[in-house]
Amino acid sequence: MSVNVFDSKEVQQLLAAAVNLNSDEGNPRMKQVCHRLLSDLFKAIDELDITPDEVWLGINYLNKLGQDGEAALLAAGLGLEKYLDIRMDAEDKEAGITGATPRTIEGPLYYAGAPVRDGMAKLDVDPDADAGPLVIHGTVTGPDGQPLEGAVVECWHANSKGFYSHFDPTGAQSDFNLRGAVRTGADGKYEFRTLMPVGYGCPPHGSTQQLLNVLARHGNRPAHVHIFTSADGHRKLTTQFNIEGDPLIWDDFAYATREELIPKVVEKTGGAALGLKDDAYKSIEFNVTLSGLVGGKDNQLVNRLRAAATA
Ligand code: MBD
Ligand code: FE
Repeated sequence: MSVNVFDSKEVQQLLAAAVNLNSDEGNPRMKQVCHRLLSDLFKAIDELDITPDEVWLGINYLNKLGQDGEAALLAAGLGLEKYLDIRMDAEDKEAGITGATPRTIEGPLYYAGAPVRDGMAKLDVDPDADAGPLVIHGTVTGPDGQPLEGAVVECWHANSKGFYSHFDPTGAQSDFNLRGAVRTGADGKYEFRTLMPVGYGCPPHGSTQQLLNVLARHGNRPAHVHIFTSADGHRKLTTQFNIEGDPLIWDDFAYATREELIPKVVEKTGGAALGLKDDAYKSIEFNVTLSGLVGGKDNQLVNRLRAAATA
């Protein structure tokens, strides 16, 4: 069957009717976007001769994806979240904004409401026999290179099983385990005392991995640490760094790796005096440079549904 009906009057009228295009009511932006996306889908069905069986396979996949709560995970895995970063990077380039720490994707596993500490926070609440101590530290500076006082650095990462608290399928972790926030003092410095993470893997029986399997792709990330940094008068930065040496660094299923986001891991001793679980520990310096507001605004602040503790 190779028919082409997309350009017919009947189909074009159907598309217009489906989004109520010829009415002044409804949300114009949503109508515009729905019309375009639906049109692109219809066109693809026509041009690729996508069969009814294939369409229903896709529809049922969407139901399963929602049931699994994995739509945001799939967005990361299909490069959609990376694509949004590429677009924001291009916007910044066009606006001549340079010099800040590069952004990289947030991912779906942030959990709002971690307590904010001054200067230093200990993130590990639960013991983890397979994870060694890690200190993450750095200085937050503005575009002029001066340290920023009162900046808030938020950090979240996985445990030695690659699981995040609140999203741990084994239910083993306390609510804010391996999550925390620090407010900088006049020196702009922050420090997190925590445990070394291991890379995340998609739930093996979830719909994201199901699709990745069909594409002959894996669903794993290298070990990484997420960082949000905000400060008055600056744009909020969403970034991560990878743990140097992880074999998946350049094979991240979510495409978050960037050359500038692979800090050195330094072996240190003296952990006992810091209250770490071993005297030998690893230390990572990750400095953050924020960009200034644009026209007095954070023009790239991303609003998305984020998990939060319910009071
Ligand atoms: C993660 O930990 C993550 O950071 C992303 C982007 C996707 C899935 C799990
Ligand atoms: Fe992550």
